[in-house]
Amino acid sequence: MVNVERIKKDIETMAEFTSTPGEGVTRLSFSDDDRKAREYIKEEMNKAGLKVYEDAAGTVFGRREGSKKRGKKAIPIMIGSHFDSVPHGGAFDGTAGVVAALEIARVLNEEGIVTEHPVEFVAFIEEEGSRFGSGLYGSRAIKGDVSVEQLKAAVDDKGISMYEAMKSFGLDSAKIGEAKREQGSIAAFIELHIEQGPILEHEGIDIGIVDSIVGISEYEVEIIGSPDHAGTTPMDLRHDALVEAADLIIYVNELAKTAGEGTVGTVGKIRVEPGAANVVPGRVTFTVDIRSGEQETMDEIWNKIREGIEALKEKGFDANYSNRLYVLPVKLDEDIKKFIEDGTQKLGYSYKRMASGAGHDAMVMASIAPTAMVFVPSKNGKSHCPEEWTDYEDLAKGIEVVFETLLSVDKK
Ligand code: HGY
Ligand code: MN
Ligand code: MN
Repeated sequence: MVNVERIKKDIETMAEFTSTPGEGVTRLSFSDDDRKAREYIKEEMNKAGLKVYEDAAGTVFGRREGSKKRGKKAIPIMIGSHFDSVPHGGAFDGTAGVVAALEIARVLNEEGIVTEHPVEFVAFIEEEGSRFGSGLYGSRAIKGDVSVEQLKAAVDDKGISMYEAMKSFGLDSAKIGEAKREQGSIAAFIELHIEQGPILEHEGIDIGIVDSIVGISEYEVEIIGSPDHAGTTPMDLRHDALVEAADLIIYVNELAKTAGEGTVGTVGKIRVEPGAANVVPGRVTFTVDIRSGEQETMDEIWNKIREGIEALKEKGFDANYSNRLYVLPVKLDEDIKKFIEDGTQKLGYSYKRMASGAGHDAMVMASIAPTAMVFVPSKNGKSHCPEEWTDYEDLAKGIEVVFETLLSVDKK
């Protein structure tokens, strides 16, 4: 069955592919660390006898043929997650789901199981959006939602577009449209992921069965005031872009708190220009990330923030904003959730149904295939930081549950 030593080695090996060794995992798409990680994934897929390929977005697939070559069982069941990270992130976010895929491929071989459906084990690119802004690129490309124009408009902090970065990485970014999979061409998508919150650990529960994933709307806001001498410019004659940004940042926080029901609002990235202690900030750019289980709550909050931004123009500022990501709240597939529940009971593990406050490729895949997620506990609920941790025995339990779920979905 699932081999804890093997998954430990996978996680520890993948954690070495980081540009910030000793300070968490930083693995940005189409970087050297990406290349080392994808080579490792491909090597393990090859060892497991999978047919390895990349789609036009650079997402890595390992395909294992099934016994059925025609009819509705000839379409693949997909299992996996993403292998990029946030800056100074942890070793388990995304990678745990990719390791689950590798381990399930190995166990199918060891148990001599031939599924009826083909199975595609997948490692998505750029789910976090850490390098190019908005995320979920791998799954959105499969949905057919990523265009060449978007790739050219998505630019990293060095001014390199995703389009160029993919080309220099060896991918033909002009063909991004070829990554699209038709509706009905995937039998199911199952993603194992760490919970990234405190609930499972706090309640001593082994498995989370994800009912729904919050919607995410993400914006970039730019406020343009006037850079001035910090010593000679009287306070009433300033157009200090950072002071106005600060008011809006507090406003994001207040609106999310007032909305309640698990709604969250975050300003996680800010750039102040020219960025000198003795210059009144002339330009500030910051991100706004709003999440809610209800679309109208998400939209309401943004509309209020947008009004606040527009009001700055009456005060002599200029302001711009652009949407970077907009994904609706999604409910996951009831049938597969039931299979997960059956598998968990068969294995004798405890479980609870829960919502996901984090976004995942599953929220995009759910629009093109029956989709479900399995959570495993996060130590102290920490994630998106070097302290992120999941005990290997807990991860192994989650992988066993996904394995059982795969067999049930395959027989359905
Ligand atoms: O932002 C998220 O929720 C995910 O980690 N990309
Ligand atoms: Mn993440
Ligand atoms: Mn993730």
